[in-house]
Amino acid sequence: MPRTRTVDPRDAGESMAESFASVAPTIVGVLVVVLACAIVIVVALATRPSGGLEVPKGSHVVHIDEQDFRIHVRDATFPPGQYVFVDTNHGPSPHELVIWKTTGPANKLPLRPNHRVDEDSPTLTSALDSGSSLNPGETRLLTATLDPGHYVIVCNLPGHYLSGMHVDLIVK
Ligand SMILES: [Cu+2]
Repeated sequence: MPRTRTVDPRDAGESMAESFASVAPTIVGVLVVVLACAIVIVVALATRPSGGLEVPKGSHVVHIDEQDFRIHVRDATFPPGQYVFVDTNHGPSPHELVIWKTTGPANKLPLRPNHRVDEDSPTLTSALDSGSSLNPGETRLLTATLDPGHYVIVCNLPGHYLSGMHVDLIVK
């Protein structure tokens, strides 16, 4: 026996409701996925330390700003301890970051004939080295443990030290 349907003015509305009912689970599913992604992104951003690296517990965080041709650090004196230096190159040239412990002032470091600081000098004890240079706009997190003494922060790319990229630092 064929199925019969009553003709009803609400018929069209009912079929719309039916079709919505059939896609509703899909819409809910998509919304749940979108919401879950949003939560993951928010949590990731909220817990992300600058530079995308972990800052070890108990470390002092110090920002260093480099530019052509200057190094700026917030303070000149710091307590001994573990440090995370958040080094940002504001450009426009690449810059590196080196910290030596040394008794001499930052503007009187031993030089090689090519006017770069003599990194092999026995008067310099390496405390930190960025290794490669930072590109303009790059921020890098660099860790060091500083015991009491006098330190110098330098960019030793060709010509940069003599152009003024050196800072004294006292740890006490
Ligand atoms: Cu430089």
